[in-house]
Amino acid sequence: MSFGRMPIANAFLTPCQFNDEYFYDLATAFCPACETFQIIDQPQAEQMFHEAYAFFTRTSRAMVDHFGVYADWVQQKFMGADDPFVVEIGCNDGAMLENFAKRGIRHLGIEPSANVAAEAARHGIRTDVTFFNLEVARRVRAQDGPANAIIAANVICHIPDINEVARGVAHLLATDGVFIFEEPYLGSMIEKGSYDQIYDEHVFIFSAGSVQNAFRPHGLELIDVMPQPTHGGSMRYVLARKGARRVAPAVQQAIASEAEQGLGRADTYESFRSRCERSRDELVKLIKGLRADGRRVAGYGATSKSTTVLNYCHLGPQDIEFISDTTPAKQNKFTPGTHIPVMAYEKFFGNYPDYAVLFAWNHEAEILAKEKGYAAAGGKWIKFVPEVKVA
Ligand code: DWN
Repeated sequence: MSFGRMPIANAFLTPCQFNDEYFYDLATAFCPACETFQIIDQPQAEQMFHEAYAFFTRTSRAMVDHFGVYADWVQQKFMGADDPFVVEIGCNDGAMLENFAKRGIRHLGIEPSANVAAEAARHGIRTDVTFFNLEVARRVRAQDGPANAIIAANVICHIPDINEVARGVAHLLATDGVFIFEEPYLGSMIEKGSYDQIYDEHVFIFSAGSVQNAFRPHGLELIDVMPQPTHGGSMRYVLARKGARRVAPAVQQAIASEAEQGLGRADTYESFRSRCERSRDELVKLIKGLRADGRRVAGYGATSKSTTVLNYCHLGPQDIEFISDTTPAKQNKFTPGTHIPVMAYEKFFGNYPDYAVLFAWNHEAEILAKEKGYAAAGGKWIKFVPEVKVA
């Protein structure tokens, strides 16, 4: 399935960069042998993760809280060793590791984007600005010893060479250590039709089956899975060295439920494709219709996901006047490919549009709780996951 010509999802730009934008074909494939769902053409990692990476984890209060709970659970369950050591792959601005650091736990954040790593360092996190691979794992182990827990959130699916990740983890992990990561879940994406999870950074959309198949050849066993409500439906995967820990019944249950959902069948993806096309056509019709009636339409949250939606739907500034976002690194710039202005939140608050497209739909509870005034003033939300509707 192709979503067409696509720019780098987080490459918010200034007008003088409009003519130099990089595009690639955003297309996906599914392998029935290893059950991996992935994008085919993959822009170079350095084009996405660098000193001006635009996404900061701390922009969502709910996510910061979620990572506090995640970190507490890791500590209570897996950090019983004397002087334990935790490594986070892709620590971003340190919202997760901060929970370990403030308790004096030995930690290291491996983060390739220098600007977000600097923010983590500002919060007292020890960081190494680099991409994770076997060589880095060797260096860390030689320096700090084996890791009792290697953790990640919304990161492992960003790394194209999954075998290199597995090699690095297998090298760095203590004998009874655990590798825990969570990501948007393939089953949720298929169920909700949330095609906007597909963009350059998300090389894979994992399932329990595909994670099991990817890590097994490296001696790592999937020992538990836990559904998470974040990002519209995520899955937390827990892995350990083969035979080192008991495998929870949830693993087989997830594999069985994935088979029941048809995640291994081609026709599931044919239906998904039709659903994406229908969603696109309905969203375009709705927004163009409102604009033809003279209504003002803006966007809420200049997400990575919105780059897929806007470019796939060919929606531009004539359709969406501006997108409000709280991230300073995105403000006063323009959306990748479609060149819609991204404005500070004050622009939304001070000048409510008639309709606002909820691009950050995964933060709906947090956003709607603080935007009661918008609805009270007659503003309407446009949602597109799981169905296009006005609310
Ligand atoms: O995996 C990834 C996830 C975790 O984060 C990365 N590949 C990049 C990023 O994806 P995203 O940009 O789709 O994530 P979010 O969390 O849906 O982005 C929300 C955006 O909305 C941010 O730019 C902040 C903004 N926002 C806002 O303006 N007001 C968010 C909230 C909660 C708000 O109230």
